[in-house]
Formats: sequence, structure tokens, C-alpha cells
Amino acid sequence: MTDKSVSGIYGILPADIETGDLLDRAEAALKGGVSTLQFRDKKRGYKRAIKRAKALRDLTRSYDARLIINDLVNLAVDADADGVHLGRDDVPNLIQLRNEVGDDFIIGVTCRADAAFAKAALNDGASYVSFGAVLATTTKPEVPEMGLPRLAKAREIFPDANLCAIGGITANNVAQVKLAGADCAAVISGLFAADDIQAEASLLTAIWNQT
Ligand code: TZP
Ligand code: MG
Repeated sequence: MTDKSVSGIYGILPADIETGDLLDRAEAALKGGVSTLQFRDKKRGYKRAIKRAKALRDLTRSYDARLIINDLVNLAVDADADGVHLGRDDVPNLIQLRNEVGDDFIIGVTCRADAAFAKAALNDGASYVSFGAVLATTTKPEVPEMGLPRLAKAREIFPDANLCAIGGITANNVAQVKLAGADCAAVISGLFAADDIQAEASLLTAIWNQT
């Protein structure tokens, strides 16, 4: 893939699960059609993380899907991932980072509901910005719900930017998230808490594609 934008269903893999489980869940989501997976692993050392990231790299490649690494730029580069996602408090000097990683590397930035922050991130080299929690979520209860009207407002402010929505997204509301203007829906529990992850990924993807 050469296009740097993220689109469709973007699965964020649960942190702190064992490698076998991680790869099984990743493969189920990929079989169901997710376009992108994000890997989060900041707790148990680089050696373990790079092994896991490389396994996910091979897997995502075999499904022609993207792999994004949460926060750890070195890990993303070493694993030959497609890019990195930076949390609001984890953004280094973006201009410098963009210079270091080059134009083809995806840099996603969490903006919560902050349009000014998003504008600065996009100016400084972010490939996509994520807004959320667009809907109420128990996964990260400390993040306030911004609501879909504010997502639609963000789309108005940034007509051409690659916008990702996150927070509380499930098969029951993903169509509204797309209609509000998101290019991409990032999902944790609405996908990975399902009994049948592949079926849930297929459902989310089908709804997305039909909306
Ligand atoms: N940022 C805003 S809400 C959220 C993050 C990481 C959690 C999203 O999780 P879920 O389970 O998809 O609501
Ligand atoms: Mg982070």
C-alpha cells in the first residue's frame, strides 16, 4: 500500500494479552476485513515487543492490511510497520519526527475533541488525526464523550484531512460514525470483546462499506 491514509475499520488490539491470543485475535480481525491493526506494547520490554510486532507485521502483510504501532517510533521502524500512533501526551516534535521517518511513514495523532491541536498536528506532519471519544466508552472512561455532532464539525473544519473516530464504536453505531464524516473507525471493545471476532469484523466492515 502506498496511500498513507487510514480508512474503514481500524482495530486496536488489546494490550497485555499473551502472544498466541494476540495473534489469534489479530488474524480473526484480518479475516473479517479490518484494514488496519494497531499494536500496543509498552510494558514488558523491547525484545518481546519486537518479536510480537514482527509477527503482526507478517500477518498484516499477508492480508494486505496496515500495521500501526502505538507510541514507540523505534519499534515501528524496526518492525517495518506502516506507521505510529501517538497519544496526546506522547507527541514529540512532530516536524522533526516527520523529517526523520520520511514521507511514506504514517503518523497518527490523538486529538480528543481539540480542533486546534488537530490543526497543529496536521500542519506539523501528521498523516491522520483521531477524534474521540466520539461516543461513551467504558474502555477509557476518563475520556469524555464528544458526540457525533462535534465529529461532523471537525469534518467541516478539516474537509480534506484524514479523520479517524474512536470511542464507543460498535456495529450498532458505526454507520452514524461514517455519516458524521469519519474516514476511519477505530474500535477496541466493539471488535475484540466479541465472542466471534471474525464475524464482528465482517459485520463492521460490511456496514462501513454499505454506508
Ligand atoms: N481514546 C479515546 S476513547 C478510547 C481511546 C483509546 C477507547 C476506545 O475503546 P472502545 O472500546 O472502542 O470504546
Ligand atoms: Mg499513548
